[in-house]
Amino acid sequence: VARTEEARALERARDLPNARTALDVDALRRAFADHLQYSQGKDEHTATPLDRYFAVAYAVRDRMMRRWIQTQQTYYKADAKRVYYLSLEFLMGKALENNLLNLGIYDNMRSALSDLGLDLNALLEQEPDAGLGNGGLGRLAACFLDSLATLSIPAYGYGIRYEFGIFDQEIRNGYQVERPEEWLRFGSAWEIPRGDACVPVSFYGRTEHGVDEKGRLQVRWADARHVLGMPYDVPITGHGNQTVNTLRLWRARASQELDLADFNAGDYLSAVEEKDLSENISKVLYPNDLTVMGKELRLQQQYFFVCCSIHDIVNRHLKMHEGFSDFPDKVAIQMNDTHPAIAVAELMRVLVDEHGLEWGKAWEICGGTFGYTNHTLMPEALEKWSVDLFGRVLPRHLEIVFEVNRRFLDGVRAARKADEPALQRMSLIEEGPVKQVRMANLAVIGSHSVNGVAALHTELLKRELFHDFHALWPERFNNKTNGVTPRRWLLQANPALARSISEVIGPGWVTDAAQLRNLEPLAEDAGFRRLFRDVKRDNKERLAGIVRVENGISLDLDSIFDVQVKRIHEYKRQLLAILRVASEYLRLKEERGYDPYPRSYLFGGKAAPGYAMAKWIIKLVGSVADVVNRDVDVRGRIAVAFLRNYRVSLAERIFPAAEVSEQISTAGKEASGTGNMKFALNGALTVGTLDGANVEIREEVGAENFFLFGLTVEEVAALRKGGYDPWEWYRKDRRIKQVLDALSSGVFSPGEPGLFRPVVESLLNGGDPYLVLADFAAYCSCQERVEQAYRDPDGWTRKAILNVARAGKFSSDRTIHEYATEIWNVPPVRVVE
Ligand code: B1H
Ligand code: IMP
Repeated sequence: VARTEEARALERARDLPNARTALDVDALRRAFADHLQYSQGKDEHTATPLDRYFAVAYAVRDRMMRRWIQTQQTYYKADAKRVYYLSLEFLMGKALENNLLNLGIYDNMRSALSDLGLDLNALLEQEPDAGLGNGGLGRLAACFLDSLATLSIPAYGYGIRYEFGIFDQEIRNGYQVERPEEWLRFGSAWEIPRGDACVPVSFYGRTEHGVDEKGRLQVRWADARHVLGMPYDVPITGHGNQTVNTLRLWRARASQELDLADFNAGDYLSAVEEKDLSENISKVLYPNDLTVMGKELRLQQQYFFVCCSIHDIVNRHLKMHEGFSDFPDKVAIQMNDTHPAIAVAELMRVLVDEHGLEWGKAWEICGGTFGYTNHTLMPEALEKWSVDLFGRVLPRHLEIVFEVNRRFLDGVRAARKADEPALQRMSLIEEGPVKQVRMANLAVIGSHSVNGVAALHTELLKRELFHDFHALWPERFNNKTNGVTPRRWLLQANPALARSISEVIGPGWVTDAAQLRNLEPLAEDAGFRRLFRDVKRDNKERLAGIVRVENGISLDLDSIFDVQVKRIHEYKRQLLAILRVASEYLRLKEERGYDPYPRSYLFGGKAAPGYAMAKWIIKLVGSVADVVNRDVDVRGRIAVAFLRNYRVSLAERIFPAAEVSEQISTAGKEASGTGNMKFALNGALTVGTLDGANVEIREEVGAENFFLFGLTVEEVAALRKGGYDPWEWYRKDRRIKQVLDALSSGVFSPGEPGLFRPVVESLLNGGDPYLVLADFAAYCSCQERVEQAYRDPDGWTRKAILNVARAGKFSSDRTIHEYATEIWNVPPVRVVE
């Protein structure tokens, strides 16, 4: 009753004309002025651009709050089934512009500010990127949150509030230098700390097995060390609806009990030191895309955020439900790769040890609740923890893993569904000199759904990595081809193209990307083609401005903007691209009549700090750039630039300006790729292998609008089987020999002749594991086809428009709709004002 009265009184209090919810220009201007004064404590004399950014951000955040609360109440009232997306990474980028667009107040805010003589664009620049992820996997999670909110799905993201996200990449003398990215230095406008909702997390210690008063077996986790998880909530707006979902990020805080114990013992300083150690858990994102490090702190991070999240999920459920019998009907938990796979053991622990459920029942609930998405076949990314380490950090969970494994193996053996070698491969424990817990197997056994992220990837998963599991449970496996949000990657990043599209087909495509198909006829419209080209040129100019400032290079706006941006990895074959550029340069130098179409080659991406070869590739790109850009003989023909610190906000400038998209991984290695989709959506034509989602992009846009080259998965396998010898290619292909010899002799490293020996070595004597040399000739001739096509501007623009028109499948709205209907069984819940 008191609650209801309070609610009514609060309602009345808010019923006044409201300067914090109104969306008109005057209200926004007033909100900005108020926040500058009351939140930032600044006037026109003292306000910095950052203060003004915060004033705008708070004005926008105010306008999300009512909807946020309304959304959460709606979910409770509907007793809705919720989706929980567990991910160690959320690569969010900036939030302000996205929120302005989603709320439909971008134009009004711009007017409100321009009346004050302020430029919204300049203020948007002030916001730091939230870089809580490495690359594709983390950015996918961010696109998914956008789509979940836009599709009105009751969803929560759960992750870690890293104090330091992905490092800031500097280039010094051509070499990558990592610097900590202090994205929280001035605080974040978007997070709300919830100190009242902390969760205790245990580590280490030992288990005690006993019986309770009713004679039931009982397990206690004794002598554990404790840390607190403190939630920070970030509102996630949907586009064009009232939904505001929650991204809940956990921060590790020292537990008070522990401090107190030490304090009482009189050791104040160690108490504070201890606090420091506990808080290390959420200090920094591991920057190793695709390679696991097996570090204790990483396991702590994984368990920390999983424990907090499962606790939260279970609590929310029990608030409205008696017991767990309908848990899987009300809760779907999706594991973004194996990083949260410990959740399977944790939910078992909570159900069995804390809530007294019988093992079999608890296991059934787990299986009904969890889904697992696999993101890679690369062996170095397969997570395994030594039994020793695992058992030390999480003693109870190791027991649970053993028990799950015992029951699983016994069951399969009894049913004679697999032979002994298959059982060994499927076991949760890898035998050997160092016994290891296989997290992927735990994820598969504990889930009702296992999916890959592109059609080819899923086929390879079934055929190779999870062959035995697929034979056992074929119905468990399914594909969910990745997607990207068209709000950020077209509407926001490429406003001029978005406007042109909306003018001819209406704005419906923003939330229904399939409507982009209505653009197809416009490919034949000369007026639209001109418009499309003008937009591309403006976008090229804007990017060229960044390159001029950052790299001191003036790009020719008439040249082809040919772009490869992604994490630096050997399998992605940046080396293939830069070797061809180097080879082009050598050819220009030696062949007087050679007249290629002018091209600007743009590279960007971070190397894992410990990945030596990736760092050599960065240095090589920079060195080729130096030689090429300085040589007057080739001026106007080729330019090369390595763009430092590739990140979400820079990507938003790059995709709209690109004309050629390099997607040239060795077939079978790239699970999906999502950058490839962002390029196509912005009208760049793909030069690509039959790998990951390239296969489906080509199917959608049409083979004639895609530049295919290279060995297929089958040909790669056959070549390796026959014994691939890179030396053969070196000897028989003059261009390969020429470029590798030039590298070895120091043509691209004046003064340091041996500098790139390690690169040449890895290709020739290291076995060229990613078949760079085997695909080199095909890649070169493919690029000749690109050039020919570009010489026909109308033909090229037609292809580019068709790429945009046919990229609708690659909206993450489509992907999320498939997850919601085929894996989660979660219907939308519409929020009304
Ligand atoms: C992808 C990762 C990844 N797959 C381990 N796997 C990591 C693995 O820090 N770690 O330990 C970090 C990242 N990332 C990428 O996922 C794939 O390579 C892409 O092909 C795919 O598009 C993307 C999203 O599915
Ligand atoms: P939580 O994340 O589940 O703890 O809930 C967050 C929000 O949901 C709260 O701040 C409320 O706005 C709403 N909420 C929580 N409990 C109830 C309820 O019992 N009825 C309606 N709304 C609720």
